[in-house]
Amino acid sequence: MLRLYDAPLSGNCYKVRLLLSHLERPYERVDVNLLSAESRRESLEGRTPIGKVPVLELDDGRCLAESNAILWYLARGTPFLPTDPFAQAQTLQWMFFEQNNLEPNLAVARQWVVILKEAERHREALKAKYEAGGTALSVLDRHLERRRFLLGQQPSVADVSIYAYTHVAEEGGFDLEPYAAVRAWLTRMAKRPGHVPMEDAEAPGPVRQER
Ligand SMILES: N[C@@H](CCC(=O)N[C@@H](CS)C(=O)NCC(=O)O)C(=O)O
Repeated sequence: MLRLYDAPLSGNCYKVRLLLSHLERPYERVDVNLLSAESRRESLEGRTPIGKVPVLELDDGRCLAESNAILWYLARGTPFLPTDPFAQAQTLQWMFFEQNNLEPNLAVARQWVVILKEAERHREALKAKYEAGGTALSVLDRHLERRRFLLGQQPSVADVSIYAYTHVAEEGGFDLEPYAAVRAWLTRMAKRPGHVPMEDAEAPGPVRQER
């Protein structure tokens, strides 16, 4: 069975849980304690050169890191990855946009504000995150104004990838009110069959362990 080295509050891990749920793939879930460097090292030792979650371990023991690489691997041969080469490249275009423009702003702001509770300490840096993240959200909003999903009528792994941190952006202090198309898309995504919320620890399928 697939095994996911996971952290419940991580959007990068949630992307993988969300896609696994859409694909109805059973998996074992191993919670990695991100607040302890030693426990994280022990859990991930030999499984990833990068030292971060998520990590997906396959049945044969091979391991894959980087959330979007994992999404790509899992989505091959499913409706979440188009077969047309140009549409595949557009999927990658949005997944790179997610890692370059959204995640470093939305995820980091949320980490400072909600997880580490250090908003005051990062006050100046947060302003820069809100500005750069706001620019990225505007790009996304303009794109979604005339589309149901990022590539058109059906959601792809790019939607799953971008949904993860965008739907919790307000936890980090972003205001999604100005981005009507983004908000409508978030609602559409959450209504898809197979959708699971980020903190649904009891979602059907996975077997859970702590490490
Ligand atoms: N680009 C990576 C980022 C992975 C990442 O930053 N993981 C975080 C949790 S969201 C982590 O393991 N942090 C522990 C650390 O940085 O020490 C991905 O998309 O998977």
